[in-house]
Amino acid sequence: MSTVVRLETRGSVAVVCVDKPPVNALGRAVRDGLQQAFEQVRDDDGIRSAVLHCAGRTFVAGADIAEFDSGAFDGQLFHQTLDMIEGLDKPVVAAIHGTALGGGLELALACHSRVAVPDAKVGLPEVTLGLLPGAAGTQRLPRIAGASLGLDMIITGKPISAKRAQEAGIIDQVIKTDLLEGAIAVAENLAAQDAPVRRISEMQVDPATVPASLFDDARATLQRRPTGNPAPERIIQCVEAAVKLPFAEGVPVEARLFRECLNSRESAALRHRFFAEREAAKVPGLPKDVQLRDIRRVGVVGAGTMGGGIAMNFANAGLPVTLVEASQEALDRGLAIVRDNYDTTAAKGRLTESQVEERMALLQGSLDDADLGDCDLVIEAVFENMDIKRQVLARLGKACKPGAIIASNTSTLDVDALAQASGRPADVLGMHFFSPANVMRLLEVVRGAETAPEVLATVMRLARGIGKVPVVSGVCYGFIGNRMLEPYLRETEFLLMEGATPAQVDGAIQSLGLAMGPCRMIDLAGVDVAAKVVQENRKAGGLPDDPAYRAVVQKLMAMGRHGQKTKAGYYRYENRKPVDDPEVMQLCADLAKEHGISRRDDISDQEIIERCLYPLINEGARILEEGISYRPGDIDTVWINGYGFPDWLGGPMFWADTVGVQNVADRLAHYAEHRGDAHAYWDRSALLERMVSQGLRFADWPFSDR
Ligand code: 3H9
Repeated sequence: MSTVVRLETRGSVAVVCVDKPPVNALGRAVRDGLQQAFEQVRDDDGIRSAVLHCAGRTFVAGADIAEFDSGAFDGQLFHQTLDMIEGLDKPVVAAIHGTALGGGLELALACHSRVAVPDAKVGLPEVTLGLLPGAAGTQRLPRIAGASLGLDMIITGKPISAKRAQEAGIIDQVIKTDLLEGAIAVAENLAAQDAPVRRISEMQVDPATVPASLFDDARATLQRRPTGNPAPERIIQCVEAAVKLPFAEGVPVEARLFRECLNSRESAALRHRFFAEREAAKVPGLPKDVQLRDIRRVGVVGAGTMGGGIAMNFANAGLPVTLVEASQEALDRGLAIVRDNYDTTAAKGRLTESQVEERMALLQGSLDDADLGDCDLVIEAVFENMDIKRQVLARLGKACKPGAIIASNTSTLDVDALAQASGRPADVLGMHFFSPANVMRLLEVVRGAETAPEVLATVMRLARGIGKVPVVSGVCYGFIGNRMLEPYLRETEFLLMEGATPAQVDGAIQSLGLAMGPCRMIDLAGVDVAAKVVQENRKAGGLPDDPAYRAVVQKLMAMGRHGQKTKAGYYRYENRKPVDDPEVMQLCADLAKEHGISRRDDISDQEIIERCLYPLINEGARILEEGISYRPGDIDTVWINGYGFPDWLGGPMFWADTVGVQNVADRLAHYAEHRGDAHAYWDRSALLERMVSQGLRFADWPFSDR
């Protein structure tokens, strides 16, 4: 008898319950349990109908994703179980609460009827893992919901509400009272009718309901927005098969294309991303019973673009926010920008007017630190300057009540120094939001030397609660992301001085799949902002003794070329379109001459990729070696969610395994030899050296003696 799938009888109804926390995933034990339970339903003459439901917080959330890597997944057998369930003459009702996702929805679609609670959701999110539904979901969903909705749900992976699913025929009934009792009543009713059960596999998609250009349009959209994800193009083929072929012929098409996706490197990368994001929220060494602090009101100091965006995160989650500024004018301007952001969202139909008002009402402006006295968490988001931030932290140390958490939104500065300035370092940590703070999912949580465990744990929990992906970083210049950005930008600038154009550098990086090359990225973020970061770093003694280091950004800033906002930076902007500018090329040539850098005309895309990204990986290895980051997956999570690194490459450390750690190390040595290494730019980190000598991959982390 299965320990994770129970069968009880209620009169003539078999109640089959899947009970496999946390999300009832379809691992081996659940699949076997389902097979056994429904064999009993089939063979027991006293059973006239069945209900399938789940214990815990959700209906089945899909296949057990970990099995795809371990090789324990057996799709063939699961198909047979679904066919057996659907083939029964006794009606089977799926009772859905929480989310029926992926294989979970496919299981429900093999049942003869589906009922759900009002807040349930159903979806086929396999595409987010570089997969397509592999248990006949691509064949059954279009048959019941129509080809247009079926294709849309599978290709976007976005779940839909129970209400919408009922309108589409996916769910037969929404049950507002007790779900199990309601489902049992439906099952008894169906059995009493003594009519043949309804099998989705026996239905056909009515060709008249399929828009003539449905599949061409879908392919055209893919072409306009190319992605390395192998699934979308194959999903179109599967849904096309569902429309054109009988079920028995469509299923093998799906099975073949599913296997292609499953075996792809890109799907492995996306699966890595799934687990890495969840793992990142776990902090090693924190006591399990750590008492979290209550966060009921949040304070934000500084109502600039960053502060306003940060405040919106909390208002969106229903938490009241006190927003403090130095002058009424700055406060009014900040609140006006926040309202503007909300109005724009409302104009797109994603918020109602009353929701906008509710959120604005949660924001209380103030010019007085004393108003922060009832806040449980206060985040400073003032200008990125050590002296200014120190003063603010000192003020907050006094203004905040005992037990309140104080956070700095610094992107590069020493959080330990800021913590000392507050006079209460145990209450202090860094919360590095990414711009635009109300949109970007990444949050680097910077753990200071004296940050109290419960302070860290509270902020990690809160971050998940407001929809962020939190990653812990230790204290160092730039934390994880911006520290790794530094060698990337360094090489970008050397390449420009050697003769590459911004379009060439960006083109090479974007050809790999990154959302934006380095020149476009800085033009967007602000050349002035980037140049000031370099200046601050120089002041703090963090830069090499190399006058050519990041010389281009300094020069551009001095010329007033501050990026997109001044219509000129690394590029000139014509109607917001970046074009290479001869003035920049000349400037780079002049700098090369000034610093004795040889000009070349043979810089290849491969060289650009290696020179920009391999030192970045090397820096990532250093970050691991120093304990700044706990795991390679944390670094990948930072780069995917904060810097536009393609998720289907898995992040820089996963990608390093793909191109080979040995190869990365060899090419670093190659550039050290060919470019010279006076400033140790190409020195390989000790960790990388060790990995090479022991044949280790980042995927092998943690290494045995750690
Ligand atoms: C598929 O079904 C293919 C089929 O077509 C093939 C034929 C069968 N597997 O996200 P949370 C773990 S592909 C294994 O923090 P939430 C997760 O790692 C699958 N583990 O909670 C975490 O573990 P831990 C299609 C899974 O409440 C814990 O559960 N399905 C799976 O914020 C809690 O997760 C999907 O893509 C899984 N399928 O969100 C759905 N799901 O505690 C993927 C979760 O050790 N899952 N875990 O860190 C989700 O979207 C969310 O987890 C869900 C809950 C919405 C369910």
